[in-house]
Amino acid sequence: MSEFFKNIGKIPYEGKASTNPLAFKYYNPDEVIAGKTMKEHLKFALSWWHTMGGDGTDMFGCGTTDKSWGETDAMAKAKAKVDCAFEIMDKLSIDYFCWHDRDLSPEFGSLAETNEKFDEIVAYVKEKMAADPSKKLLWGTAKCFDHPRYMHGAGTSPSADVFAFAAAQIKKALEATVAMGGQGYVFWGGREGYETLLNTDMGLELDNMARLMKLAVDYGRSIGFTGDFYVEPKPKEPTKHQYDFDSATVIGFLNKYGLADDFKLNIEANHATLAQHTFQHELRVARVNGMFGSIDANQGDTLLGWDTDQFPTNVYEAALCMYEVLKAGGFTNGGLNFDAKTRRGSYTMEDIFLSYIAGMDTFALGLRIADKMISDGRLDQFVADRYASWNTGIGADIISGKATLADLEAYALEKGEVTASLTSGSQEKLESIMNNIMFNL
Ligand code: XLS
Ligand code: CA
Ligand code: CA
Repeated sequence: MSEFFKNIGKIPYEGKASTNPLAFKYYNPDEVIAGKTMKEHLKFALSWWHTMGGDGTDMFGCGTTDKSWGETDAMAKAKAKVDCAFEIMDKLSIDYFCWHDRDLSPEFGSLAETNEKFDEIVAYVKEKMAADPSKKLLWGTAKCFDHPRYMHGAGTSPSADVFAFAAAQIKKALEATVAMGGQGYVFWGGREGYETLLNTDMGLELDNMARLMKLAVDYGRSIGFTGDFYVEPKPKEPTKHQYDFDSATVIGFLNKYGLADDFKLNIEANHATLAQHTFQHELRVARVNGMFGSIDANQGDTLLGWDTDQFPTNVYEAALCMYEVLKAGGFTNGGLNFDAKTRRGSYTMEDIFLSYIAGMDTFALGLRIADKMISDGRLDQFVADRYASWNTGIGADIISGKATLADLEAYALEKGEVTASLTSGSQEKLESIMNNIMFNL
């Protein structure tokens, strides 16, 4: 196989003084931080759809870059994508990848033919993985939102036939995930929602969405899938209202339908902001509910109300994200998938590498800062002190369940007014400590 990106070699770590754009300044894969290498902490993944397929097409214009990888035949192109993806991962020291079934190979005339061609590409990916065992599948998923048959949703379609087609697609995608040794399988419900309640049976749609997930869990476990199923929350786009609105909504759904033991969340930064939350909020909700799983690392634009899927370059956000990841005990089956695309104007092949370097260095900085936030201790100590009234006295009695409502009334009457345990929230002081930690690296 010939080298595709001949002008770009393996990206080295050169440290923060380097001005070489094709070098890492902060991501040093084998450097140990808090007991693990940066590579083990960060588990970066390449997204097949954006990197191998996204050509810059938007609602106002055609593609600006050629992602045919020098081929015209659909299967030759699918194989070239595999070759190029492995070259990109190798040169960027990225160990994981993520795909939708149709990113690997497209739909053909019938489902049987589509499956046959898909199997051929899956076998080809497996060959490449056997040749380089450092490359692993982070998660797979089925693209149940692209084809016109999914216009009203997949699991939530009013048509039982469409549900059956989605189930067939998911079955095959699960088989491919298992075949590649993947430790994650994602449900992202882009069209699982509604445009108007005038034509929608919401109760049935939610029950059916859970039915499809349960069928997937039962089948996945029966063929040896031991990893995590994920739901990826997103409040809207392409559908006006999506059922998987945000972390809290999804956790309620998973608990209601008895799916919480098999599922965790895959949290995307840009989806968090679309739901009017911070990225950290979504991660914290997942963490405190024991549902933190994986991350789609990207960022939106504060001035735009849609999913721009930009490569993450906001160090502050990355630091708060990595703080949550460290506090969750790090990734197990999950990782950091760059669900991100180069801007339409960043159309050169070199831009792919420059964008990944920017994203990886941003999260490397995020990890370094998060580790310092914890070892510095001032922020955590402040929170511990702020809640100290729960450790003794009336607070401890409430937590242990000893205090009744009448006891609390008697306590309040005797005290007359709240005094000692009410202290300043000190937000500005804490933000200033955060700046101090960030700029003292
Ligand atoms: C789209 C989603 C999608 C999922 C996988 O907004 O981010 O790409 O990550 O289906
Ligand atoms: Ca995503
Ligand atoms: Ca997105």
